[in-house]
Amino acid sequence: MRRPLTAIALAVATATVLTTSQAGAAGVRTEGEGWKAAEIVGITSVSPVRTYTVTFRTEAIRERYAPYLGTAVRQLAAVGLRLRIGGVEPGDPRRCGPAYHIQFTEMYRPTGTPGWSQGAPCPHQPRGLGRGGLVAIDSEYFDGTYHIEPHVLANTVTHELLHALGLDHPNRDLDGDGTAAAYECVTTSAGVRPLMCSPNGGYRAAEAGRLTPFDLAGVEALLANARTRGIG
Ligand SMILES: [Ca+2]
Ligand SMILES: [Zn+2]
Repeated sequence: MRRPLTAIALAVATATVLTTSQAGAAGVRTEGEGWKAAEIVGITSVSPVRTYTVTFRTEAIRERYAPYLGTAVRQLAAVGLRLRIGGVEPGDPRRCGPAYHIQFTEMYRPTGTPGWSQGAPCPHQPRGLGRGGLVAIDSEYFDGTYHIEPHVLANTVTHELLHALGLDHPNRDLDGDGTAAAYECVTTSAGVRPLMCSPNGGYRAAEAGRLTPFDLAGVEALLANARTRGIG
């Protein structure tokens, strides 16, 4: 789930120009099997040397969401992305925070759609290098007005984190009907969709919240793009 933040969406009109120049950069990959970079908002890499820090708007939000992120942190470290869980940091959920911070907050229907959460990278960074972003989880999951299965919640929290890092939805028109529909994503032989599939994907039950091999390949590609372009 599911879309760029509103302010970020407004910037999409200018993204086309950036996309053209970035696609021309030798060796930069912006999509692959089950993953896609957030190229529409100008992000094609993540830093292989800087440390990204997840912060939370309040202590209650930290206590609620930090436990969901431990597995992702370990998986990301294993492929060379430095991400740490930080503390409480006040902020405006409509503006990007300090460099290399990913700010978590909770909002009522951040996209306007019941049950949808939102995550986005700070758009249009120099040379396409992601410098963190914003995540707003829908407060309806916790106020009793929107039922969300525990595994979907776990997957949603990680999904939004990966949006903020710079991954987009990898949905594709696999059946050739002209539309990349909801849930229309490649799957593993076991039937697992990418965590980044829209509106959600990933594992069920105990492995919920884990990145799938598709998502990890996407993060590795974003890291490789930074190295290819000599940026960090
Ligand atoms: Ca289709
Ligand atoms: Zn999404």
